[in-house]
Amino acid sequence: MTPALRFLGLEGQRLPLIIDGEGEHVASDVVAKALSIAGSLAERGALQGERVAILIEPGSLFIEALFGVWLAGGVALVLSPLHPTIERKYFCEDARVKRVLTSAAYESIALEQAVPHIRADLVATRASAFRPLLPAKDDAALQLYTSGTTGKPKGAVLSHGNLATQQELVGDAWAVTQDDCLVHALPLHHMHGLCIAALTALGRGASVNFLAKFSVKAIWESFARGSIWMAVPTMTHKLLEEFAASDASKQRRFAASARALRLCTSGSSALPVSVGERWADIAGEYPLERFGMTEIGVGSTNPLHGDRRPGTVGNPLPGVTTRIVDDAGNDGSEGELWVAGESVFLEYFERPEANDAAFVSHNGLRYFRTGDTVTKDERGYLRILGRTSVDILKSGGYKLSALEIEEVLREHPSVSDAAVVGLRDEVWGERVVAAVTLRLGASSNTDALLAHCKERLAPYKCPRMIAIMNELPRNALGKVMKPQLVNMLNVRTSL
Ligand code: MCA
Ligand code: AMP
Repeated sequence: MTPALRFLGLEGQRLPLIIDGEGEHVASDVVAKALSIAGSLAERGALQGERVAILIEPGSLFIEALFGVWLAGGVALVLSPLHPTIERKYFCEDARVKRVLTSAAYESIALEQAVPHIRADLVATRASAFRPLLPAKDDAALQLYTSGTTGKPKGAVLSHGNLATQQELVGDAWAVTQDDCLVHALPLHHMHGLCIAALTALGRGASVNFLAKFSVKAIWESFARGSIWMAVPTMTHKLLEEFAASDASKQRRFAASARALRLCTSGSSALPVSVGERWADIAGEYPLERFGMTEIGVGSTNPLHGDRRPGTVGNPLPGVTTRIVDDAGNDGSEGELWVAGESVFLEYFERPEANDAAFVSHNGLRYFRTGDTVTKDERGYLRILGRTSVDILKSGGYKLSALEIEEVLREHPSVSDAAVVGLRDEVWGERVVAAVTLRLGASSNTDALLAHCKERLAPYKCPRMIAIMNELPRNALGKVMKPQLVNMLNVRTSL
């Protein structure tokens, strides 16, 4: 059953579905408002796959807009205020967005989009006057932008069937029910916050408590009325820092509410075992670590009950078929993880070359090459060893393309060349660091280069340090040797 159909099944129910800054929203109201937004979008007929952007803060209105787009036959594209206008414009142009659904809070930034906007909160169509369009399994539902090894971010297109499979598999694996309450502080423009967290909960009629922003204090406090918490490792690290800085009575209160949670999950990047153990000391249980990707949702998970193995991401979900493929293209014990199954996305939007590189047919299955190097233990638990490309970084749980950041640096008139790498970092997983060389006679400083990046890239993509160098370390073919550069920059940052 697609997420849209499950959502309509909540019609008429008075259970609290969403908690946000405005209070509690019962399911029947959320569904009615989604229908009203759908009615307004489809005034002149079904959207037939039109991409509609959503630029709305986390909360009830966001969910109403998302389902409103789906019930009108559209494809949702989530924009974030974290992106500078130039990036949001790129997403809208790439996806040929014609309308942006927005809120009172974000209307002023929606105005910068050069695309007509609709205030979702002001839509007045009567819900009962609209007959929802029920999407088919293979219809596109979501276009999520993800950074890759080729230039600009690509739109990964997920179908309603992909999302339905995810809702089912993840909901079952973690036994999510209507009695759950998910504490939600993840960004909604990515797979983790939008699908793995929010849609999994909503698919079971569980309530979602959307926190306005990531605030360690608010999160510790909100555990008292939650049952599930999903985090990236940086969040766990920051929560532990706050815990350590709190007085004894607060610590007792925080620990009691964390222990009352029935499930804490971790994903998006590797959870350092020491961080997981410190969490377990306080919350009573090691976080359930799982592996996921924008293109596939959750691929593997440690068990809800039973042996959670620190440093691993557990077994593939039922229905997810995996191969571990070595450099020679053979199945091996260590190599690239390939994934097939109903949750694997449809395609990268209008990127035939990227699609050719991403998918491989084998024994009648269509495998997606994850770009992650993995190994498997005797009980089939997967362990992520790293990425197959040095140009893909993970910082704070965000996937970043070194090439995209390098391209932006090269656009600066003083820069002749740039190389971006990730330096290991306890809190962020990797810290983005750039090395640049300047054009002959040009002068610039790191502040100017950083300001240039900030105008063009989301804050989490901007380098934390820029080193101006006389030359970049290159091999005989002139290619920048990134491992050497990492060593050189590690020495510089430790000085
Ligand atoms: C911010 N800062 C950083 C970084 N980001 N420093 C180093 N590296 C970074 N990446 C600095 C800021 O400059 C600022 O410094 C300080 O940290 C606080 O910044 P702020 O923006 O307020 O950070 P935050 O709100 O504390 O954000 C941390 C965060 C956020 C909540 C962990 O990064 C986040 O929401 N990450 C989640 C990403 C995510 O959802 N990924 C899922 C992708 P100063 O104080 O000096 O100014 S989907 C996926 O991966 C798959 C599907 C999967 O498996 O889940
Ligand atoms: P994204 O493209 O943002 O969806 O990021 C997907 C990538 O995040 C995967 O290909 C992995 O490299 C990484 N990832 C997700 N979960 C984990 C995990 N539990 N441990 C290590 N890496 C992870």
